[in-house]
Amino acid sequence: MSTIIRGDKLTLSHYLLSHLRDSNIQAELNLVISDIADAGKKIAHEVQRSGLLDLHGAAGGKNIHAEEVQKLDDRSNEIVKSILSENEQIVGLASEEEKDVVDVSGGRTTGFIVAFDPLDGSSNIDINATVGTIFSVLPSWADIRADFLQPGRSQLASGYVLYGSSTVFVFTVGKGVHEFTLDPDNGEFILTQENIKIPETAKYISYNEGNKTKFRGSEAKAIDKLVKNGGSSRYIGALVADFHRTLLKGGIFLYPAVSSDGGYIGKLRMQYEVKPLAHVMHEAGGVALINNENAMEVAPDELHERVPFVFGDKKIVNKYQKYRYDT
Ligand code: P6P
Repeated sequence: MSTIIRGDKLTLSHYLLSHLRDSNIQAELNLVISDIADAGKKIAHEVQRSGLLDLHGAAGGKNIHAEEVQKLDDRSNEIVKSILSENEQIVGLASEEEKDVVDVSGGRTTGFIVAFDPLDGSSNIDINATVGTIFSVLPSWADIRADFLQPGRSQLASGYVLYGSSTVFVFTVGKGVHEFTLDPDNGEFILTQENIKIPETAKYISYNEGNKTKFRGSEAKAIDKLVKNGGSSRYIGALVADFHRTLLKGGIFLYPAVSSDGGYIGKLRMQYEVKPLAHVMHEAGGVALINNENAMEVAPDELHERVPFVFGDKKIVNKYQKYRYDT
C-alpha cells in the first residue's frame, strides 16, 4: 500500500492507514475501501468519455425494478464486481443491477459483504449531468443473503463516489465523514474535507415536485409550510448529487412514498442507496428517516426493498416533522 503524501496533502491510502490505525477497524476494511475507490477511478474514466465510447443510451435490458438499464449502468456494475470479487476479504456482493446476491466467498464463511448502486442517477448520463456510485460494507458470518438484511447501524463503512465537475470520494467508517478529490494529474484521491458536519441552514428543499399530488396529505402540507418559511428549491434527480449538496449546504431531501394502486410505495432502494447514505448523514450530524423512524435502526425485509426516504439538517427535518403533525 503506497503511503504517498503530495506536499501537505494526504492521499486516501495514507489517510486510511493513519485514520484506521488507532481504531478497532481491521486493516482489511482499509483494503475494501481502497478497492471501492479504485473502482470509482475506473468508472470516472468511463463517465468522462461515455459519449466517445458509445456508452450513452440503454443497454437493452431491465433491472429488478423493471427500469431500463443504461449501458453505463452495466459497465459500472462489471467494473465494481471485477475489482471487489478479487478481494479475498469479501464474501458476497449485492447490486442494483444483480437480481440476487453474488457469492464471491470461494467457500470462506466470514468476511465483508458489499452492497452497491454502481451508477446512481443514470437518467442523467446522456445529458452529462452528475451521477454517482453508492456503497455499503457489512460484516458477514455465515449466511450472505441473510446478512444483507442487517440494519443501517451494522454498517462498517458507507459512502459514495460523485462524478461531477470533479470526482469526489466520500466515506465514513463511523469515525466522521471525509471527502477526497481525485487529482486528475496523478490519479490519487486527495483529502479535501475532514469530519464534515451538515450545516443547520435549512436552506434547500429538494424533492420531485411532479410527485407532490401523490404524497400523503400531511407530507404535502408540511412541504408547503417549509416553502412558505423561505428556502430555495433544488432537485438534480441523482440521489448522490442531491445528497452531497445537502451534506455540504444543509436543507432537506424528501422522496416520500407515492400513491400507487391503492397504496403508497417508496422508490429509493434501501440496501444500496438509503442505508449507506443514512450512515453518512448520521455521522455528519444530520437526520435520516424511513417512515418517521431513524433509518439507522431499520432493517430491510428483502434484498431490493424500496422505501420512502427523508434526510437533512436537524433544524429543517424537525420543522418538517412538526408541520406534518400540526393539527
Ligand atoms: P425521480 C435515480 O434513478 C434515482 O434512483 C435516484 O438517483 C434519484 O434520487 C431518483 O431516482 C429520482 O427519481 O422519480 O424523481 O426521477
